[in-house]
Amino acid sequence: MQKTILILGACGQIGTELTYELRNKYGSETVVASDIREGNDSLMASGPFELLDATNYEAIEDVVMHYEIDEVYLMAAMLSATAEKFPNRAWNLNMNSLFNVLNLAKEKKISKIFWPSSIAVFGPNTPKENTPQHAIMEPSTVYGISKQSGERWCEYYNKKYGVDVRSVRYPGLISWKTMPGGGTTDYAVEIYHEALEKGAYQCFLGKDTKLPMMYMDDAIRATMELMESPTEKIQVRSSYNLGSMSFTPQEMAESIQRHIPDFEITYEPDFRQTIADSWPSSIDDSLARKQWGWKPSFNLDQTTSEMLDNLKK
Ligand code: AKB
Repeated sequence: MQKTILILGACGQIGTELTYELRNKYGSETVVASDIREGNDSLMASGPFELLDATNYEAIEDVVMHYEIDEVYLMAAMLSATAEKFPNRAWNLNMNSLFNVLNLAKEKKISKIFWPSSIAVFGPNTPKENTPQHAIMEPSTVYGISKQSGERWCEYYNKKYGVDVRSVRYPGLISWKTMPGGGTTDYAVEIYHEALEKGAYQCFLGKDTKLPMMYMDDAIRATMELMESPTEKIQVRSSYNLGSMSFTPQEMAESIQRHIPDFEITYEPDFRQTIADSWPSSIDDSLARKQWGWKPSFNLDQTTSEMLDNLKK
């Protein structure tokens, strides 16, 4: 029987591309997109859409019942930089939305959940290079605290109530279809837009700030492969480390200069530098590779080519 899917936060950076890919794979009518606001024209035209607040349990339950939803992808969240400005709102959105879907699964109204965690679960006391799956965490941002707590709740609901919840710790994500909003890794998308528009970019992180990053196509494929894996392979029910590439703003600028030789970058670090400094530089994702076959395919120069080609169009 065909499964039906609900995406909460479908109009954001990940949600938009996930909606397109899930619709490509399972058919437009079986994937219900939802968000608190409407998305771009092509997303709105691509299949069913509901205006939905992810913190409203009854509203989600109504949609789940109406469409007979099996799986929920919870992509609604407040990201790291914005969350530092609005800690209560961030906690409320990031935690209550998660409890809503976990409780729907506990009550057997849905059968599977995808929930994104982040490299932000790690903190200043975590080993920075090749950060292991299991390490000291101690996140120092509101967003990181919410993601780490979320991971604990996911594992708890799985062990205690048998909820089939799956998760990855996304690194910074680079995409051309939708802009990110409110993250610390957003520079890695803004830089391509400004390279094409102005030939220059002022970066809000310092030139040597190395962070784990991933091209969106890899992130969407990881998400879908994790969700399609047989249950017995998914042994981590908090969240999997997910790696691809790591680079600094300077290395990214050099990659762009191979296409736009006159591109100039300057550095003016702001409050986001402290957040970035508390995160890993690179990630050990060997458990994801071993247990469900994760393998990234885009490196920095391939990402740069894809980004510049598509944004030019
Ligand atoms: C952010 O910068 O807040 C996000 C993340 C790494 O989770 N992109």
